Amino acid sequence: MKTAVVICALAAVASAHYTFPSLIANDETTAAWQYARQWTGYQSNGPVTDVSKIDIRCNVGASAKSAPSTMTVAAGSKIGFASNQPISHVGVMEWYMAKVPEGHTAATWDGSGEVWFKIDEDHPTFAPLKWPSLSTTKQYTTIPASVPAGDYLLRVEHIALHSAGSTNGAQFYISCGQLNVTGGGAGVPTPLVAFPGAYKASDPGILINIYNPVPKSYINPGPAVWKG
Ligand SMILES: *[C@@H]1O[C@H](CO)[C@@H](O)[C@H](O)[C@H]1NC(C)=O
Ligand SMILES: [Cu+2]
Repeated sequence: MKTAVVICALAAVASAHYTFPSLIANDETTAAWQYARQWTGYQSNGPVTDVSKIDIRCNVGASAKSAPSTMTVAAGSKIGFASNQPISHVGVMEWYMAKVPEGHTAATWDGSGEVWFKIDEDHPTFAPLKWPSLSTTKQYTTIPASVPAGDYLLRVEHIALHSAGSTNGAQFYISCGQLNVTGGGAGVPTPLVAFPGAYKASDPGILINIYNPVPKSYINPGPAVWKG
């Protein structure tokens, strides 16, 4: 553990880490941990590094936890997360949703099973290698217009890649928000993946040395983005 922390601190622009406590919906940045599930240890800000454990779903302890509130948002609307401080590591942002099954609500469901579809991901640019989310404090995506109305979990992740050259070196900064999506359509989101299950430690976008040689391409981990 100590070794990982030292490597992380050396490679970091800032020494502290970022969390995603605040949903941005209806153009408002909401209170920290009001709509996002506050995970165990959020104050220490340590990343998830083992993609085979349940912590990869919604962060440590958060699959079994509820946020105080569920946000009502229209399908097709802009939504986001505000990080508690600027994103201080290079890496990619990815966004997933999962529809809450009958008999559960966004507050009570644990997000288990092959239920998650990717709605968005960003990509670096090359020569020089640049990562669009670096130093940002607000990150946005759009709820697909054709998702069926209902309760959802929204999963955001930033995958920090500065120490990803060794196995379990990539760092996953994750939050799950609770949504009630209104409007919507009859879309059938696909492909569906499970967390854990969607990623392998050896995926080329997870086990990657971004320094030597500097990559000329990057393959985001996880499924293709559902095009709605
Ligand atoms: C979702 O929002 C709609 C519109 O405000 C409301 O009628 C419905 O009861 C909400 N559903 C849940 C599960 O909260
Ligand atoms: Cu760090």
